[in-house]
Amino acid sequence: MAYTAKDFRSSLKPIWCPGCGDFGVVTALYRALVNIGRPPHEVAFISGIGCSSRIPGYTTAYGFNTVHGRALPVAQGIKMANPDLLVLVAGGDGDGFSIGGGHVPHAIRRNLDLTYIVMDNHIYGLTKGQLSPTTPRGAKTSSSTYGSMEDPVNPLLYVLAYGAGFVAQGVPADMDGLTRMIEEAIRYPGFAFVNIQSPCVTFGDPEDQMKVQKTKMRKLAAEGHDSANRLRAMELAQEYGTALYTGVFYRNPNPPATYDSQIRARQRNQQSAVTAAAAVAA
Ligand SMILES: Cc1ncc(C[n+]2csc(CCOP(=O)(O)OP(=O)(O)O)c2C)c(N)n1
Ligand code: SF4
Repeated sequence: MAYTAKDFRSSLKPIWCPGCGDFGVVTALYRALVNIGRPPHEVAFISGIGCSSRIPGYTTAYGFNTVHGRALPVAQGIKMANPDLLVLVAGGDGDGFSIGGGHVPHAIRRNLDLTYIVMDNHIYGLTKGQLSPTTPRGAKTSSSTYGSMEDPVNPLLYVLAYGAGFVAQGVPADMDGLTRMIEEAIRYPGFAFVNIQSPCVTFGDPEDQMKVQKTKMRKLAAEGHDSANRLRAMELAQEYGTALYTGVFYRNPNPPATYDSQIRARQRNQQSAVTAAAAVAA
C-alpha cells in the first residue's frame, strides 16, 4: 500500500510559533516517510525536551517524548528490543549537545541503525532564549546579555570525529533537499545524523532566518563534494558557523555491521547451537 503525508500527520496541531523552522522539518519528514513506504505503526519516533522535541507528537508514528537529553539512550533500548522498527530520534541543539551531549559519542560508536535529527536553532527556544551549545560567540541571548564569551560546539565535526557513518546538513528553506537527505539518512544502515539549521523566529538571530538561509546556502553536490571522502567532509565541516553547506557531508561507502545486526546474528547462532544440542540429546 502507498502511504501519503496525511497518513503520517497526527491530529495534534503544532503549537510552534508561526514561522518556526520546525514546521518545515516535520513537513520534510512526512515526505521522507512517504518515500520510505513503511506504515506509521512500524516507526518509533523518540525525542527529548524542547520546542523541537515536540515533533513526534505531530506524527502518527509510535512516539516517546522522554526527559531532556535522554532521547538517544531510550531510542537505542527501543531498537534493541524491537530491531524491526524504524527508529527516528529528534531534538534541539541543547537537548543533543549540552545535557545529552555525553550520549552522542556512545550512540555513534555503538552504531545501531538509527536516524538522529537535530533541529539546530542556536538557542534554547522552549525556555525562552538562553544560550545554547551552538550559540555563536558574541551573540546576545537572555543568559548572555553582554554577548556569549564561549566558542560554539560544531555538531558536524563532532559527529564526524566520533565516526558517524552518515552526516548531512539541511535547511527548511530547501524542502526538496531536506526531504532527500532525511530519506537517505533513514536508508543508511547504521547511525545517521542530520543537522537541520531550523530558525527560531522568536528568540533566534535574524542572521539565521529562512530568508537569509536561502541566499547563504551552498549545496555540497553543486560544489562537487565527494561524500565518500571523510577527510574532505571534516574540512568542510570546520566552516560550520561561517559557510552554510547543505547536503551529505559523508556517507560511509562500506557501512560496517550495525550493533543490532550483530546481536541478531549471535542470537541466531545460539539458537542453532541449542537446537543442535537438543537433537544430539534426543
Ligand atoms: C533536566 C532538565 N533540565 C532543564 C530543563 C529545562 N529545559 C527544557 S527544554 C530546554 C532547552 C531547549 O533547547 P533545545 O534543546 O535546543 O530545543 P529548542 O527548544 O530550541 O527546540 C531546557 C534547558 C528540563 N526540562 N529538564
Ligand atoms: S520559541 Fe523558537 S524554536 Fe520554539 S516554537 Fe517558537 S520559533 Fe520555534
